Amino acid sequence: MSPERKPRPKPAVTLDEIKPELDRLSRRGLLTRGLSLGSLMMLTGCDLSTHSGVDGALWTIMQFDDWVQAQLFSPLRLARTYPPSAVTNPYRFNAFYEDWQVRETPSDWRLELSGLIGDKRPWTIDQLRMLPLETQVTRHICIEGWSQIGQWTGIPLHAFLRRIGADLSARYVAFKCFDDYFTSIDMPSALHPQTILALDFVGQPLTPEWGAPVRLRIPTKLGFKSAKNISAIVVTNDYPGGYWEDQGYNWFSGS
Ligand SMILES: Nc1nc2c(c(=O)[nH]1)N[C@H]1C(S)=C(S)[C@@H](COP(=O)(O)O)O[C@H]1N2
Ligand SMILES: [Mo]
Repeated sequence: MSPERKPRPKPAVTLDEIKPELDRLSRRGLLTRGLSLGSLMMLTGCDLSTHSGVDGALWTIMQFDDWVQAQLFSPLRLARTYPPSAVTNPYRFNAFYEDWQVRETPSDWRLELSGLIGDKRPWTIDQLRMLPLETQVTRHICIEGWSQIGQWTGIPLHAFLRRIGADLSARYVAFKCFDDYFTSIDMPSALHPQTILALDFVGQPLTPEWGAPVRLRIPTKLGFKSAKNISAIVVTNDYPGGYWEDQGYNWFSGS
């Protein structure tokens, strides 16, 4: 698919609105590598809330390298939230396989921990549910060009990482799933306040197709980062890649 043939997406913010950010980046010498203001505006300002904008915008974003995206990602910038009434119904299923191939949670399921973590004892779902939970209503944006709003309740990942004594200076947090999916995120994104280990969808425990018993929910990134059916969390400095990332999807994939 050629990016040039895609319609140019309509910016959701004006250049004036992101000018302070651009000034800050250029002061720090980060606006190098021949990036134009126009292309940066597309990166930061694409209106990803409409379906029409998504496709072209994503192809643009994928042309930027992870380093530039990591500079633009602010751990303090929050994804937009919505009222519970905005939740999309029916809510769409998506995976690298058909829905009839969805795996049930193994009866001996535990959340396994490995890598740069102080306390690697595995967690049962009941133990996870004892931790303080937060609810978010946010938009899930798939790289295929569709999006939907969901309501998830779960444990903020930053709180969980602290609780298990993870090395917060490590570079990556990786997620292994029992459907053989896997993905990984950078530590600043893992510590973002809206990045949660979700247990419930619209007040009910997750069902297998939507990620039971625990899924990642990270509204500041594209949908393929929100790992469902998690079986293990790994904290590491070795680049872990991911199922789609290893096939060429941009690794950072901020949205
Ligand atoms: N374990 C697992 N997680 C996954 C996937 C998958 O195939 N397996 N697909 C990803 C993609 S591409 C998307 S868009 C979302 C879909 O989430 P949903 O079924 O809740 O809409 O899950 C993501 N997480
Ligand atoms: Mo996706």
